[in-house]
Amino acid sequence: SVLVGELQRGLGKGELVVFYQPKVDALTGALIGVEALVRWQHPTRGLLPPGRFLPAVENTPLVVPLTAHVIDSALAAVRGWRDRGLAISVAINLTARQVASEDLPRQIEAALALHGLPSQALVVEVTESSLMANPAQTRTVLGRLREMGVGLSMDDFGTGYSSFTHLRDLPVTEIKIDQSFVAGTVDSVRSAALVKSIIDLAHNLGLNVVAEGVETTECRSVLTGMGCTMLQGYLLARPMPADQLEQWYAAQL
Ligand code: G
Ligand code: G
Ligand code: NA
Repeated sequence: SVLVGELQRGLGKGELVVFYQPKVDALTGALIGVEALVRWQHPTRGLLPPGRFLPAVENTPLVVPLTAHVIDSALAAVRGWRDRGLAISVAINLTARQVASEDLPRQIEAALALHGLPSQALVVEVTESSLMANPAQTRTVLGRLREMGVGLSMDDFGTGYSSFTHLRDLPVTEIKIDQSFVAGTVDSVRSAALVKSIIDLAHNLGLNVVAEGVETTECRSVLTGMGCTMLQGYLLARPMPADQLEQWYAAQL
């Protein structure tokens, strides 16, 4: 398609940029890690969010160099932050096709080595729906990544199919509570009960639990009171370019 050709050109010209959104400790506010979120700095159409171009490429071969670019950018950023004393991790998002790629663990291992980073510096976020396409192969790939020491986060938890089956069968280290549940915690007793149950479930399994889409102080205090370990959302910080993170961090102290 036109879009794929244009994206290929943009990738070559360095127009695909990665923004980073903080994940903070719910109790102390400490910065624990960031999530890498790709954007396209388009020459005429402005900054495009991933929803505007990822769907068109995720089932084309172009997704391979695009992912490699996101991984390389994210690891280079974390390398820089760590060199300057910020001991944080970075999470990358992967599409269904990517998590079923047998080559992914080797690719990630090489990228970590290139940047001189321990595998603990990286978290892979996968959505429940991305696990449906090729379950057996996906299990193998994610198992291998986990053996290497890479963190494994279940994104948009509760919105897909077989959430419990995934928790049983995959070596998950973190659950991310979907924004749609989080937004309701303040004024819906049902949403609050669901969120509390997800938090308890995570604790019972010894997993980190991140609430995404935290936009208000009320929401933050409800989640913290429920024992949520990590928060992410516009209340804490919007996704930002790598070079703004340290400034944001300094302003929190
Ligand atoms: O960046 P934004 O906040 O608009 O993200 C929208 C969606 O795009 C999110 O669900 C996120 O998981 C996804 N996304 C962002 N960056 C990447 C990426 O580099 N790879 C993949 N596969 N998905 C991404
Ligand atoms: O599905 P995933 O968790 O990867 O989605 C991240 C998406 O959510 C990105 O589009 C990001 O910009 C967006 N996002 C992050 N924090 C907030 C928030 O507090 N409110 C809203 N509405 N969107 C958010
Ligand atoms: Na995500």
